[in-house]
Amino acid sequence: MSIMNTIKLHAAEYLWKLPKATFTDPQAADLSKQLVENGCCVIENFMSPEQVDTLVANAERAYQQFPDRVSLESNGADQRIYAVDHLDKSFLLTEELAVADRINAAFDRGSNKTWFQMIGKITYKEGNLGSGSGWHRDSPFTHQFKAILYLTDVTEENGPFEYIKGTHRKDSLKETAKFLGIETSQYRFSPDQIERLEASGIVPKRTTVTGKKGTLLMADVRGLHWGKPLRSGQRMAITRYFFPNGVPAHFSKLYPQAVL
Ligand SMILES: O=C(O)CCC(=O)C(=O)O
Repeated sequence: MSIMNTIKLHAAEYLWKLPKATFTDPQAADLSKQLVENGCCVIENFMSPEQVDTLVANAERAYQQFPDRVSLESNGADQRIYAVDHLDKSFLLTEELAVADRINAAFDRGSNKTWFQMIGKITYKEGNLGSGSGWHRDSPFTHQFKAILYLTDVTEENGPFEYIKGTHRKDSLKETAKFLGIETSQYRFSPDQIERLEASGIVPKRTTVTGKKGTLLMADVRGLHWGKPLRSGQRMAITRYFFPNGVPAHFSKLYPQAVL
């Protein structure tokens, strides 16, 4: 591991180990514990089907209204509108996602809570890479928090989020890099690399988050994850991106609308 990567990893670990906020509310306390321990947690039936249907209708309207804001990803299968809440206030979801905000405040020690919403509609086509275009870590160094709300029922077929528990931890990150013979700064992984990691027991088997529309999942996306490539159908979801220190430059360069 290069000296620079060692320093970055240790700095992230120092921040991560600072005391976190605690919750008196048992649900938030449990979610926060799962997030720290496993890197991922799920709330089923988080939003009612009626509320989800309204969001889907609003999303379809946004795709019609703002075609120039649609980013095509995953070989053209994924239509994303980053910072859709900057275009249409019905996507702010301030009250609806308050629990994610509170958990993020503990996760990031209450630091600057910049966030925005991304609406993603990914449809099966041959060669789709899934949502997020393959296995990755959002950040190889800093811990990073994201909340994903499914707006369609999600099965094994239509691109569930998959996460490898524990891989958000420093020791796992180092072991993974050592096993694969790569730098800790590498943040994209091939399916074959992930399969080798799982087969060797260096990491546990992936967790597949299937669920009804209205399911909310929250993850430390420093851990290994992807949206599984679709075998059929379509998946729509809203993702809240949280940025502890403002929207990073590489992101705002690609998506200037993400900065208000
Ligand atoms: O939507 C998902 O299931 C994961 C997306 C993802 O990992 C990303 O966009 O970075």
